[in-house]
Amino acid sequence: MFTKFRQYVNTRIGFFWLLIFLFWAKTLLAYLTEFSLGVADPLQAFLMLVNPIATTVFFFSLAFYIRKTNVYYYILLFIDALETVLLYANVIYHREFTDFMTVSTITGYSKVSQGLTGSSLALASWYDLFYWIDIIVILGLFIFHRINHDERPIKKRTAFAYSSVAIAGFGLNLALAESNRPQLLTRTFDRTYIVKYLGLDAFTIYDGIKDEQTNHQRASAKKSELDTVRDYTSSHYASPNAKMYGIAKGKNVIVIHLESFQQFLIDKKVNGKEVTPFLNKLYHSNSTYAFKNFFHQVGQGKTSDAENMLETSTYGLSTGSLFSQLGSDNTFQAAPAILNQRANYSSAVFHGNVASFWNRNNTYKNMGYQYFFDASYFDTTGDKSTGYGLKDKLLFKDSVQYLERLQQPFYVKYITVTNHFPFTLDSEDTDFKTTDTSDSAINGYFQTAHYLDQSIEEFYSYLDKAGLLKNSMIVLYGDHYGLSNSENSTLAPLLGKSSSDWTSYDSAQLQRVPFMINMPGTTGGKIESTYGGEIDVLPTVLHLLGVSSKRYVQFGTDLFSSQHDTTVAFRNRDFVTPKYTVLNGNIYDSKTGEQIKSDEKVQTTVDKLQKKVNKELNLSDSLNTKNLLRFYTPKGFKKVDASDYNYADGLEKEIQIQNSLKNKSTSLYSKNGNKSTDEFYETDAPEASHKKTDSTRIKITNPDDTDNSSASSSK
Ligand code: GP9
Ligand code: MN
Repeated sequence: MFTKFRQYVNTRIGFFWLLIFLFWAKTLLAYLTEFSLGVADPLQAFLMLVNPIATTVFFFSLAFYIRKTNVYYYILLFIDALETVLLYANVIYHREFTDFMTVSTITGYSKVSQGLTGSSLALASWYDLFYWIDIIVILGLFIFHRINHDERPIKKRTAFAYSSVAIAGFGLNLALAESNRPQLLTRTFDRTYIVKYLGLDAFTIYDGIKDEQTNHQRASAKKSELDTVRDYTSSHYASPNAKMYGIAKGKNVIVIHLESFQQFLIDKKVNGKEVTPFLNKLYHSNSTYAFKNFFHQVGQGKTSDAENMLETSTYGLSTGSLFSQLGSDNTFQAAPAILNQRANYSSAVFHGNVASFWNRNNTYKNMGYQYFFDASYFDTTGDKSTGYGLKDKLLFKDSVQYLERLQQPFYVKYITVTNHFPFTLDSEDTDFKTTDTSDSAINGYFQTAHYLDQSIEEFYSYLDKAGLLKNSMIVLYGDHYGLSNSENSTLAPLLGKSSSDWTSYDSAQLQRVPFMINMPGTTGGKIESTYGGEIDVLPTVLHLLGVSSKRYVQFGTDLFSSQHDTTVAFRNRDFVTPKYTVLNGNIYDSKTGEQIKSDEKVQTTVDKLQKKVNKELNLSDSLNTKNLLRFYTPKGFKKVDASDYNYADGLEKEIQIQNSLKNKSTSLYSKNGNKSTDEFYETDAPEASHKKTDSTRIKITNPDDTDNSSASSSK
C-alpha cells in the first residue's frame, strides 16, 4: 500500500494530486476553524467540501503544459504557494474583519497595508504553521531527491483534459449552487455565501470582474443618474425640529472619534469599577443629548467609512474603503466645506497616525479640510505611540498648540487610536484591573477604553480652563465595533448573557455605538431612544448649527426631526428598526430578540423596508462609484479644489492668518492676550516628560506619501 503510494507520488501526476489533496485539506481546515460559513443543509455541506477542487485542479494543472522536469515541479509548488498566500491572507483578514478580502481591499489597501501589520502579526498564531508546513516539507523532499523527479512530460491531451474537466466541474458546482441559492452571482449576497458555495478562488476572481465593471460604470455615468439620486434624497429629507434648529449656532464643533468604542462600555463595571466613568457622566448629563439606539454602519473601510458617513451623509462602499478607492478624486460636499462656506468655520483634523493611512491626506483635501495635523506634527517616538499612532492622552495634550491658533468658530475632529485592536497598552499607562477571560483582546479592550476615557477627561478639563467649553458643541461617537463577532461568545457572560444561546440578533445588538452631543452650559439634554446611525449625524449637526441641509444630497435624516427615518441600514443590507431586526432575511423582534415566524402581513412590511434599504444603499453606491456629485452644485456651493490645500507647515499658516487679522483674530491664542493656553493642560501621561528618541512604533514607514496615483489607479 505504502509503496504503491510512493510510486504514485513519484510520478508527475501523483505529485500533482498530492499537492491538490494537501491544499484541499488546508482549505477545509480554514473553512471549519476560521470562517463561519453557516452551512444549513446537506447540499451546502457537500458544496463546501468539494468547492476548492475544481479551481485548484484548474490552476495546478496549468503546470501540465510544462515539459522541462524541474520547471514543472517548481511551477507547481509556486502555484501551490500562491494559493496558500491567498488562503492564509484571508484567514488573518477574517480574524479581524469577519469577512473575506476583496480585490479592492487587496489593491486599495496598498496605502495602509503596512499599518495593518501590527494587528496582522497579533492575529497570527503558532498553529498557522499548518498552512505552510506541507509546502516546506515537500520542497525539502524534492530538493533532496526523496521525491522522484519524473522526467516524462505530461501529454498535451492529458493536460487539456484536466483543464477542461476542471472547468466543467466548476460549471457543475455553480449549477448546484444556483439550485440551492438562485441568483447567487447576480444579486449581491454576503461574500460568505460565495465562498461557501464556490470557494475562495472563485470568489476572488468574481470580485475582480465586478471591480472592473465598477471602473467602467464610472466612466460612462450620466447626469440623469444624479437626478434619480436627488429624487430619492429630497423626498426622504426630514425637516428640522424647530425647537432644536440653530441651538448651537456659531459654536465651535469638536468631534471626538472614539476608536472601536461600543455602547456596551457605557455604564459597564468591571471588578466593581466603571470602565469609562467620565464618558458615563457625560452620557447622563443634562447638557448631553445621548442616543442609546445608535448604530455604526461601516463596511470594510471601518474608521474611514465612519468618517465618510459623518462628513458626507453618504454610505461607504459595499467592498473596500471609499477613502482609499475614491477619496483621491471624488467630488464631495462635506461638512468642512459646507460649514466654511455657509458659516465661516475653519476646520482641522488631529490624528496621531501617518497621513497616508486610509488615504486621508488626499480625501481630506477633497472634503475641504484646511488643516490636517497628522503624526508628523507630533513627537510619536519611543513609548509615546502604539501601532496606530500617538497615544490618546498625548494627542489631546499636544494638539493644543495647533488648536489654540485656529480661527473660531472651528469644526475640528480628533481621531483617537489607543483603543484599537489588539488593545495593548504599556503597563505605565494603566492600573485598571480588567477581566480575566481567555481572550486577551477582551481583557485589553476594557483597559484601553478606560485609558481613552481618562484622556477625554483631561481634554475636557483643559477646554474648561481655557474657556473653550462654554462656546463649543462636542460631538462624541464610536466608529465601529472593537470586539468582532468571533469574540462575542467569550464576551457574552460579561454582558450577563450565555454563550450557548448567543444569536446573530445578539451580535447585531452589539453594533450599537455611543453618539452624544454635549453642549456645556445647556440643560435640555437627555438620553434619547430614537433609532439612528452614523449616516444621520451630518444633517443633525447642521441643523443644530442653524444650517439647513435641504439642498445637499444626503442619505441620513436629522435625529431630532419628527420625520426622521428610524430604519438603520447596515452595509451588508441587514437592517434594524425599533420593531424589527432583519438579518440575512431572518426577522427578529427588536425588543425581545425572538425570531418572528413571518406571517404575510409582517413579511410585506419587512419586504418593503428591505427594498428601501437596498434602494438607499444602491443609490449611495451609484452616487459615489460614478462620482455623480460632479454633476451637481448646490445653491451657493463652491466646488472644493483639492489643490487649494496643502497640509505642510500648518502652524506657520495659522500664525500667518492670525497675524494678518490682527485684532480681528478670533483664535483662542489671540483671545488669551496673545499667550499660549498650554499651561491649562494637565495630564498624568508618564510619557509626556520622556525625551524624544529615534524610534517610533507606528507601523507605517512612508508618512508623507502625497502621490495619490496608486490610490486612484486602484479604482
Ligand atoms: C488608523 C485608525 C484605525 O489611522 O484610524 O483605523 P481602523 O483600523 O479602525 O479602520
Ligand atoms: Mn476605527
